[in-house]
Amino acid sequence: MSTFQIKNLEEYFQVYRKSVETPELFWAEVAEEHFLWHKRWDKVLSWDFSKPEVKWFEGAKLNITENCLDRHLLNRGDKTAILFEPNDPNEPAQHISYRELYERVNKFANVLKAQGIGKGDRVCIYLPMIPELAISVLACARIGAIHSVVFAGFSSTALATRINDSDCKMVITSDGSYRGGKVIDLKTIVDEALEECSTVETVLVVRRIQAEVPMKEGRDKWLQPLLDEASSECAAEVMDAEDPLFILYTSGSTGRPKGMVHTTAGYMVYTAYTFKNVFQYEEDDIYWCTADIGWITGHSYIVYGPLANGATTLMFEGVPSYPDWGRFWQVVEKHKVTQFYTAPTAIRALARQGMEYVEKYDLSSLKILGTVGEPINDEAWHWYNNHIGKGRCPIVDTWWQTETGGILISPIPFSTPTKPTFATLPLPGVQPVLMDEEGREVQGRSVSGRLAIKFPWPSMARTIWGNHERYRETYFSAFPGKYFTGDGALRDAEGYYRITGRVDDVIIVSGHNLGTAPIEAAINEHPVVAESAIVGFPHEIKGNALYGYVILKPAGEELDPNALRKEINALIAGQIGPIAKLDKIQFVSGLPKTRSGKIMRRILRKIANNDFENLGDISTLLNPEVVEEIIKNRL
Ligand code: 7RM
Repeated sequence: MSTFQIKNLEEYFQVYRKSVETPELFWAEVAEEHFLWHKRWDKVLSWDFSKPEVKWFEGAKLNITENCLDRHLLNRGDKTAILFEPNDPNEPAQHISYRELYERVNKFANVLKAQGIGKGDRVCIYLPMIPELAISVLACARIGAIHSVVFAGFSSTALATRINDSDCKMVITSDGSYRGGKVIDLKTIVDEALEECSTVETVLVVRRIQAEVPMKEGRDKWLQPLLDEASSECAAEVMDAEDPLFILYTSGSTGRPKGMVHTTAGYMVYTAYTFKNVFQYEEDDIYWCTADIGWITGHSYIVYGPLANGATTLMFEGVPSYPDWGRFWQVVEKHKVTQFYTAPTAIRALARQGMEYVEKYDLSSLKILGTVGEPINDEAWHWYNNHIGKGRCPIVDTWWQTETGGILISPIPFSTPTKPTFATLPLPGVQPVLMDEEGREVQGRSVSGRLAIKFPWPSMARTIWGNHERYRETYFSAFPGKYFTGDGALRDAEGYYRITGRVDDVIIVSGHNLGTAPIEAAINEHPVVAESAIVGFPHEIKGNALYGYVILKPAGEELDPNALRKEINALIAGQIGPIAKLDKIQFVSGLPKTRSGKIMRRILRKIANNDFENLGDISTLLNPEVVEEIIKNRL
């Protein structure tokens, strides 16, 4: 039996037991056998969830890119590392071998150094899904710079907030991007953002769309000429196990986005181990995760996890609907994809398009299907299973978070029997618990509660950049001594977990986590808006859509409501991004509030969900009369 790969259910239970009874021994064995270390660790784990402080593989020295690149050169130099499929199906795909990727990462790393970037500096990467995105991520890791990738669909305001929060010294962007039939002018967005940022010294610009873009003298530089001058050998910076590898922002229920900090050794070991097991990757497989590298799924399961395993990872620049809704299946056929990993929101959208788009293509190469990002509903699960997997591909419903770094709850395909809408069992090393409202652990089977994790796992985020107290408060204060996920879950009679959704004010729209607070802040900037509250309601494709309740100032009551709705959505698109636009906007005279002035979102949520027969006790509200009005005028 190999420590690294679980092959059947019996092995899973055996390995799981070992990982709980002797976690340090278990993770030391995984780490020992499968990675390249400059120096072995002195201590596998030290932890204290009350501080909170977690350290894995303390004392070890390594560079993650040597594990993702250098060590594959001998046996896999000519194997495709990154298979790039462009937005336009007529543009040829690129097969970037491990050797070529190694050289391109090294050149890029030398460019970063020549531009004054060193260990510990923060580099913001704002790029579309082109090879340079993965290459720049790895180039940062090569020299020990901390990357902060910002999804290229975010607005200039959102970008500026993230650049400033971690004082980035450099931004890497492109002259533009292709997304479906659209061309997006990324460089202008960066220029706008940088008007608010004083720490950025250099902007490296990748050519993608051959657009004329303004280049600011002394600050902006085309990447290619710099690469042409650079050497293709760059010694890897030797990093400590707990040195930060990257920051990735995730929105919370209140306040500014949180810069989750992930460190080097634990993250590497855990993402590599879970990639191998959850996708049962074999040497000639072609693995495709449709996420953007701007999200944690892309970091862990397009870049680091696959490359640490010497896998071929497909990177897709486009969208599922361009040139038509057959695009995903056409790519599966073209590249003989074996593992396909996407989000429920995409599955629901694809299922609506009719079978002709699916039936046109040969999907027989597929072995395993994956889903991530939100609870998958029964209907979508069965459609995916029947029509894409043809009933023969296990579906791995993978539950995890930006904060967890890697997948925590998921079936092991061909070992764990799957069950529709259930993420099933914890992966080795993961100890989930369900908690009740009083903070007690809910024991036994066929129970539900709030999902917490009671023991550290190697890839957990270590802090929030610049705000350790917020990290403690957000994740370790609800249930002292445990990590609180913010999700609700149930455990069935077999011990399988089903994640039911967020229990806080984060709403997941099309798989994107949106905090209500920043959206409300954007709406409130409108000159005639007095106050607002956002809730989610179920949406056939997006999973959830946003419903806004808005109180207008007197001046607003004279204006055309539809024109106002457009202006409000334009504000949101500008400050957060189009993804956060509201589907419904109801103008109200007041919002239901507690006596301490807190908006009772619970009531608004019920009304938006058409579930207002039983609102519970509203007599303690400051203004119960407003509830009736809101119900009467609901959209
Ligand atoms: C990987 C990712 C995290 C939140 C998480 C959940 C929800 C993710 C599933 C899921 C049910 C799943 N990171 N979530 N996966 N809910 N089943 N398989 O999505 O930070 O962007 O989001 O997403 O609510 O807390 S994330």
